[in-house]
Amino acid sequence: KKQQPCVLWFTGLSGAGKSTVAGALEHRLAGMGYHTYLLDGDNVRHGLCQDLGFSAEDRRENIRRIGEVAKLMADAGLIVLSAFISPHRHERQLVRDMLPSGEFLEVFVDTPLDECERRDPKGLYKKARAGEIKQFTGIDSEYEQPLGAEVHLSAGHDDVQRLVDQCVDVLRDRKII
Ligand code: GGZ
Repeated sequence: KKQQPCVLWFTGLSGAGKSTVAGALEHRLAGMGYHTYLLDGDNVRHGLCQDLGFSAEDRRENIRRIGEVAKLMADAGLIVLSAFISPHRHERQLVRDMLPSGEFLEVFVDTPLDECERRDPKGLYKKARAGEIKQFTGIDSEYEQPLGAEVHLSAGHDDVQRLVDQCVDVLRDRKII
């Protein structure tokens, strides 16, 4: 099936739903016959980036490597979905600038901090509040919200399939699919 390569760059807090929405979108696109690849913490932070932690410098290098890999995969013709906090505007801009114009679509998974903290699926916020994890995004490490994201998902309450619909609409509008 005909598709334009692109990188869907999901950004948002821990627990915002980035991997969940990106995974559900990938499943939807695959079911429609498109070729995709999902990059997320499970397949990247345990491999390509296993030497990196969560200092500002390591996060910058994490995002740089993921950007380069996403670019290679887009060169191969795929619709790439990446799901990392990517807390800094500057680094997201660097990845945007690596790609031909129109191939980088920023997806802001906008879930308020209090809702992420309420979900706390891995108990990490609790640990961060207790000082057991340092430099935790949203607690003692900054998250810079996107200003011009191509897709803005209000992910604090909407159900996942509705958010996937919203992404699919944007992909159609932009003639990616
Ligand atoms: C933020 C952390 C931290 C700190 C461990 N800050 O909810 P999760 O568990 O599965 O997702 C978070 C993940 C963030 O990794 P990324 O590669 O997406 O981050 S970045 O883009 O900033 O490089 C969380 C876990 O790793 N985690 N320590 N200090 N998240």
